[in-house]
Amino acid sequence: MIWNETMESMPLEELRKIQSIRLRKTVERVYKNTPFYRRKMQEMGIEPADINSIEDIVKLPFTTKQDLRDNYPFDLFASPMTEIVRLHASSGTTGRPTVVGYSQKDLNIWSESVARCITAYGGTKEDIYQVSYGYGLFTGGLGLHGGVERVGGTVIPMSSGNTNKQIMLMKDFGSSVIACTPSYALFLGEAIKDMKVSREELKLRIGIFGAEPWTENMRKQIEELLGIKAYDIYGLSEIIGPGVSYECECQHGAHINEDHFFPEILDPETLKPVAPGEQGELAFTTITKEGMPLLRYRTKDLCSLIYEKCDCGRTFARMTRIKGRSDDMLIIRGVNIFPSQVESVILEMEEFEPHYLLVVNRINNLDTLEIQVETKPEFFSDEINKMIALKKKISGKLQSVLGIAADVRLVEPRSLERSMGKAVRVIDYRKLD
Ligand code: DLL
Repeated sequence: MIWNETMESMPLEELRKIQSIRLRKTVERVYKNTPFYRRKMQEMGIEPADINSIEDIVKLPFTTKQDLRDNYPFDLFASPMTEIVRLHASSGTTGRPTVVGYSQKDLNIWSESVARCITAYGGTKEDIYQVSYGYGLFTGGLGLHGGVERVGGTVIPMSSGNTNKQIMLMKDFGSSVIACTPSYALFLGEAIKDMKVSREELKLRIGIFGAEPWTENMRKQIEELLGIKAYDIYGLSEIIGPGVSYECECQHGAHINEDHFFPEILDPETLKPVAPGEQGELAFTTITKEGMPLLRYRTKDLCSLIYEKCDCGRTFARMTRIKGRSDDMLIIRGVNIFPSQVESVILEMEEFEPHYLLVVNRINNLDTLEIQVETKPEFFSDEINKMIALKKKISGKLQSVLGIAADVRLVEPRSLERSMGKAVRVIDYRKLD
């Protein structure tokens, strides 16, 4: 099923024409209303008239998270405050939050974007949707909420946390769709087991998971644990929130709502576009937003784009799973490490739970990497020899994937702190220096 067949399966030639018109309008808008962009464009010696087609996008300036912080709170808005009907913000680990403002039209675009996602997952107006992303400044809760209402389904605005209540209502209200982070889905699955709620008592059939990187293996684990079909949803608050892209039934990459958010993949070093299909940093230009349009926003997310037509009939380009962020990449003893590499090793081994923590430190000028991994109860043993053998097994696999030796610590089942929102996978003490 397709929510907006005309747009989602539009012939590419037509789509490019629409994108060109919309880009030009957006550039005119920010040049006129946003001093930040006017200044940047003037510095580069370009004017709105230089932007005639979507290919001209490469002439435009980039935008970074730092630019949002520097213009805190409202200086990147291209609409007067009287037109802004909603604010969201991401907390950020350091310093000022990044703030985004939406006009009513932006909210409509957002809810349609999420409605397209939900429909692609097979969700309908008959379904009951438990939205367990956080409500509030975070875009997850209200973003999914708007999409469900647009589809005409029944929304339960649960927000995150309070796991027992989540499960009680899931059972009593007959939730058929759950939307939360993939790590919380695993947590919920465990808790459902603990509460001795049987699968037959639940009506769950679809999961809408995103807001953090996850893997194919994790998908399998969640699907088995919850007895559902799990779909990826991607987005970021700066661009709109969840609903920038979504998987279809083919589950081969996530279709980008390209009539609103134009994607590019850049070489993170040179900032030049890479060849089609190559991996690099994802950047988006919003081409319909009014409140806070952004030009070539550098997401820091690493992935590649698939331009071939999909079997589902949609023509929108697909992005592959996020391999990591160019800024959460760890450099340990000169080696580039992604937490997702550790995850892939753990999920391939039956002895471990998909919960882990990387602790990075610097001792006597030498980087250290400790990887804490949770052992499944049936493999956790008092016999020291067994545990040593298990540790050796996983250490060897990790070393061959990461390229460096890590100090592995096998920890007891359920001992790593669970997150109600985005999982914390890395503690890097070196940053505190
Ligand atoms: O996480 C929006 C969202 C809410 C997406 C609910 C999906 C579901 P931010 O807090 O601004 O927005 O964080 C955006 O999270 O740049 C990615 O690094 C990461 N991210 C989001 N979705 C995915 C995903 C929301 N499906 C940042 N896979 C992005 C991998 C994801 N990473």
